[in-house]
Amino acid sequence: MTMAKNIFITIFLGLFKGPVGKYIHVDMSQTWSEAQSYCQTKYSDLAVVNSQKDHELLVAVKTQDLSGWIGLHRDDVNVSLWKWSGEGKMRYQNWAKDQPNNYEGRQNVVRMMSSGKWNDYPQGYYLTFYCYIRNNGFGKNYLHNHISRTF
Ligand SMILES: [Ca+2]
Repeated sequence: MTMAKNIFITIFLGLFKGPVGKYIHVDMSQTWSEAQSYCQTKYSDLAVVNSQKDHELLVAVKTQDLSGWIGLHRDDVNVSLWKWSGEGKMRYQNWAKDQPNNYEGRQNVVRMMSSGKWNDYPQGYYLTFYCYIRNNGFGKNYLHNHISRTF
């Protein structure tokens, strides 16, 4: 493939901002790390939220008490940097008032509160959690294959 085609595809995919996937609430109390392993085994990963649209899809999977782990965590080295499990840097945020506060310096992962707002939290608490199935049906893979064939 020529460089021009690669550049075109990169730009095109950069403009594609669809939902990241389908969300699932798992009604089982686990630590953040246990929840992460569970989601990676059964689905794609702990829930990733990259946009307001993603947030709306996520909160739609439950009718009340939205409390649960999502996939956001602090970087191991730079603790002021937030990352998604299995994905990149935080692009969308939905923190509760006065959060993240890193209370006692031990809050390295993120709990969505019953209101749907985020709070940094200690990873050892047992909470239910949200997984997601990465959107490959009409996401990057679909477009990449489709564009490749077009050329
Ligand atoms: Ca906090």
